[in-house]
Amino acid sequence: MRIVLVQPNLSEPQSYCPPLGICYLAACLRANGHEPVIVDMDAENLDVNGAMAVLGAHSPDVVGITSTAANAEAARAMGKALEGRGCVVVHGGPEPTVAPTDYLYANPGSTVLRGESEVSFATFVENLDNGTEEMVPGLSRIAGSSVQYCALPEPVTDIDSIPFPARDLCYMANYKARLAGETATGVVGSRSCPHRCIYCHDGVRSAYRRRSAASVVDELQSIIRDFGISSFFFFDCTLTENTHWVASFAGRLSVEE
Ligand code: B12
Ligand code: SF4
Repeated sequence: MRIVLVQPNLSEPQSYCPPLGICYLAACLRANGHEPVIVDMDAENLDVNGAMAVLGAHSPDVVGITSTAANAEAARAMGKALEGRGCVVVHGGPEPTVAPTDYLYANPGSTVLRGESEVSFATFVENLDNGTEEMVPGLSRIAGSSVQYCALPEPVTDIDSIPFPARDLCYMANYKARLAGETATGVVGSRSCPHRCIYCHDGVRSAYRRRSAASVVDELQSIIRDFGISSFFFFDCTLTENTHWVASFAGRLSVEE
């Protein structure tokens, strides 16, 4: 299957760090033998026409589009542009997770996969490959005059088992994050949040899970080795809340230095 994952452009370009959500999906697809491509419209400064030209060169069977509230309109515009092009369009990410029908009504032929989708997206692609249209966890789609919903996927409990995000599929030189003048990049050491603030996406999305300190340090080392970047932002909701984890991470860092 030819799979392209797209980060739509933002009204104000950011090109801050690679889109880690789709980098994680790409890493899992790769582990299953696929060769996905990432198109970051924000970082590559592409409008819909520009992105369609890039996508055309890959003739994708499946296009996965990530979005937050900030680029929801642009995601739906990409979905519209892809209508009738012979590919399956899948919306996912924080905003489609909470507002799937906004996407399904705008792009009626598309599918929404809600929640953390490393496993469900890989299964969805596998089903397509096998010619079946089975529901997978988190899937929403229009069927006749109604919307079908499948319950959210069970979160992966051992998140150390998820491969490191496929940053190598992004043009790393395009990203502008800096720390004290040094090129920096983002890393995620945990999923969700132990608190449950009802207004917050992270408070309601899934169980709180942490990676081991060893896995996080391994990822930092791989980024230093592969991209020469040695300054990091942690994108966790509550990185320092668990003091035991922080002590174990600091200990591991000092051993590896
Ligand atoms: C880091 C971060 C940023 C960074 C972006 C870094 C970058 N990559 O360029 C900065 C500071 C720039 C930023 C900006 C903004 N952010 Co922000 N950010 C985050 C944060 C803390 C981490 C994102 C991340 O990497 N998560 C880890 C990955 C693995 O999770 P994920 O992206 O959700 O991806 C998983 C699923 O969503 C799904 N998935 C994702 N994409 C796709 C695509 C397909 C096809 C499928 C099937 C599935 C799928 O599978 C992925 C793997 O499990 C999250 C909160 C959080 N903890 O997630 C908020 C969060 C994403 N941000 C949020 C917001 C609101 C914004 C802004 C709009 C703020 C503003 N007012 O300007 C902007 C918009 C930026 C944008 N690109 O759209 C909200 C989004 C809520 C919503 N309903 O859309 C969040 C959830 C925070 C919150 N709790 O409210 N952000
Ligand atoms: S990330 Fe912040 S606002 Fe969201 S649930 Fe956690 S503590 Fe509450």
